[in-house]
Amino acid sequence: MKKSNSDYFAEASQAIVGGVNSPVRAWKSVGGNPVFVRRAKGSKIYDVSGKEYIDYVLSWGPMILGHAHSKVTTAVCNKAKEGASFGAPTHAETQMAKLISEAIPSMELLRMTSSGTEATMTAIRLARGFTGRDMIAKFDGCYHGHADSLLIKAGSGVVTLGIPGSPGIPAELARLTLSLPYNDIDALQKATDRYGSRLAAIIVEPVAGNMGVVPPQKGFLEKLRELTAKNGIVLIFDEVITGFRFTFGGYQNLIGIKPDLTCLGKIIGGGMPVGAVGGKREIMEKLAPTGDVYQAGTLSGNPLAMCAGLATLNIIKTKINSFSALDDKTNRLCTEIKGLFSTKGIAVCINCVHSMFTMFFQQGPVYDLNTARKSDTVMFARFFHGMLKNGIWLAPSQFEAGFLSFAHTKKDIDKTIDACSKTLKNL
Ligand code: KE4
Repeated sequence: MKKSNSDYFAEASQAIVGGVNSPVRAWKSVGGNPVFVRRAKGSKIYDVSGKEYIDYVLSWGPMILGHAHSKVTTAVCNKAKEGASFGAPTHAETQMAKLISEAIPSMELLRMTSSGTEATMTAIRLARGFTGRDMIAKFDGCYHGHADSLLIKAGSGVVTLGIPGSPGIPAELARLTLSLPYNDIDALQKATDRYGSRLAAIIVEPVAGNMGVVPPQKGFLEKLRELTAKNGIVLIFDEVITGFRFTFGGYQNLIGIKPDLTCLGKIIGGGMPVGAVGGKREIMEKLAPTGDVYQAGTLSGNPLAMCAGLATLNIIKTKINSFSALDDKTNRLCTEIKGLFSTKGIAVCINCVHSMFTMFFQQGPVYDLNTARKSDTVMFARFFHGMLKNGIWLAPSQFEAGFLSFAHTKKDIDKTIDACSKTLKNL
């Protein structure tokens, strides 16, 4: 007899914590059992029963080319025949580092990792080693992976699951992390006035995606760059989501702000496990083996991941002039959905930045974690399930970002708008 989704989940829950290998996949905040996926292609994803959905999660951002892009799949399959991992340098890693530096000039020297968490964890340790200082600062609702020092007032699954701050992090360590309200220039000024000489780094998502999408307000990132430079604080842009999402490069390319270090992940791996940290040569050279700040990884720069990443970035490089069409598709989707909600008289605030968006179930505006938290998560959950029933797969949390890919067609957008109209009828 064919196994149902519930069968898959029950079986998984016996062997894996909560049946999932990452908490946001458990659908805790929207209720119900997570749907198990069999395969995906382009903008579509298929569950174990074969049902098709238009995918706006895209593996939480990486699949900007769409799922199973033929050139990426072929490259990985061919590479796999030559061996999966050697634990020795390969030329593909050099090609990857050079391509990323070409796209993001502030990343003069790089280190590849196997996840975004490792990239940000390395950046923090590097900043502490380079400056000799212990304190760091981040922003409420930003999520930089699950390294101890960064799980303070974090976004993504931490805010989704309402975890006050993860147990297991020593108070002595948590005390070294300041968390400030995002977009609050006064709070930033006060913090650097008071702690400027003790802060090793300030890390920021230049466009926040982990409290839902929250763009930087005018002057926020400029002030951050000014105050970190003035106080000798290492400015880290966490571009794990935004890297190669808006252009062949980082968000930093679009706004002309050069951080000292940048963290990447997601898209640069083309769906394979990858992260990267890179920046000013004088800082990066502090990393072992040229320096004494230690960091390592068995599968860092893994040949298959490099192959998937290189194939993906080289395709993105040919699409520089297609990003405006991708943004237009996203804008149209958000505008039409906003119109449907207005007609229905349901409050929704949609933050849309290029090809990432979040529908906050509230009047808005949403410009930081406190305002994001005013959203009606019960209504969000009902909308989520209604859209799922109508063949649209959204992020299973009010505090996450939705994404479009180059594979999403006009027809997909039309179908999504139609699904939204049907869903609102029953909301
Ligand atoms: P990973 O360790 O999950 O590869 O990257 C951590 C990370 C770092 N920085 C930013 C801005 C991120 O968004 C992330 C990871 N994002 C979450 C979802 N918003 C990944 C999904 C998950 O946790 O399962």
